[in-house]
Amino acid sequence: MGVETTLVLLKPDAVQRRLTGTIIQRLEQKGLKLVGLKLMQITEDLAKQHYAEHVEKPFFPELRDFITSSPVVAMAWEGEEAVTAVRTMMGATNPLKADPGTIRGDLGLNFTMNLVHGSDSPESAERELSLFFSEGVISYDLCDKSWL
Ligand code: IDP
Ligand code: MG
Repeated sequence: MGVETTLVLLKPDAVQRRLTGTIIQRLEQKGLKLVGLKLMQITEDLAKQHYAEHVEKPFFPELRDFITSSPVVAMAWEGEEAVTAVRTMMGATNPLKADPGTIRGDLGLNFTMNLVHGSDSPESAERELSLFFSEGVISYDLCDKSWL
């Protein structure tokens, strides 16, 4: 419970389909706070580290080829129970099963090209954030201006 920071990736399909703004807007409107963001290409090595739990699964080659195929937007989002908040907003892994109102339910059709990644626990968030953002880069303090 309490305030958490979670990793969100806008996968290559979200970037290619020009949906980054739409998805970021949803997260902002929910009340989450953007504290880290970059456009980057995931290497094969990073894909293996990030998806370590899936490396032996039959779908991994397709997942790896997709996630490394073109740039992603990597972001850190902060807020009250941010891990659960983002997972709820993402919807089920398979967009065909994801509820309307969720990002995957509203915007996706394909199991691999399912638009977003969100950490599945605070422990995963800590591990994944450290893979994508160097120590000290996430800008918590810069995101709270008392005059706004
Ligand atoms: P999540 O993204 O909802 O956390 P995970 O089970 O962690 O789902 O799987 C990581 C990614 O691997 C999914 O987002 C999806 O793109 C892909 N994936 C997972 N299971 C399957 C499957 O059974 N077939 C094809 N792709 C899958
Ligand atoms: Mg997962």
